[in-house]
Amino acid sequence: MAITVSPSDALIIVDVQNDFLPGGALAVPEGDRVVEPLNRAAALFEAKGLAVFATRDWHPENHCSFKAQGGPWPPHCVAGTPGAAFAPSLRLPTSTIVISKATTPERDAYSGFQGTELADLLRRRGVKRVVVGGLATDYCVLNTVKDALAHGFQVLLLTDAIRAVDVKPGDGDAARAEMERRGAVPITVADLA
Ligand code: VGL
Ligand code: ZN
Repeated sequence: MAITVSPSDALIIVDVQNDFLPGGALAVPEGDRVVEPLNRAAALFEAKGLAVFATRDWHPENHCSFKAQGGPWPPHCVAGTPGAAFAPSLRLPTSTIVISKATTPERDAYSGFQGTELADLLRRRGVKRVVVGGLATDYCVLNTVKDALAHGFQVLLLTDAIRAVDVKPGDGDAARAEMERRGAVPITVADLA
């Protein structure tokens, strides 16, 4: 299925940060596998002069999602640390717009839209459809896709460029089913032209 991308499309790369890759503080199994397909998608968008957004988890040291504060996760993606940096193998176009989220101690934000300017920035550019991939399928990809649909954007989900934490086995599959039930269209990077 060839899908030609145009200026009404934007690519959203979700949280491809060192702490979510193998060896990181909150490693997503096979998280590194999203990098190569996302590099291909980013290169296509860059070649066509289309918008690329990269979200990042950007927590304070005492973030509420960390176990020491009663949250579910080990400390991860503390702003400015190597773990919070984008994967060095991820080739982001120089024009990439970076969206930092979950930056205050008291609130978590799994969605790139939550507490950020992302929706406004997309609308201002005339974007109608977003192409989404990254980490993790069952948390930040799921919530970013749900919010994109709630804001009225069409969503193409890059199924070869997402991986799940799978705290419970099947969480990733359930997240994917939920995204599709809400209207996200599953594609692979090879479908993009
Ligand atoms: C994420 C767990 C905690 C994600 C962020 O990016 O999916 N998951 N913080
Ligand atoms: Zn987090």
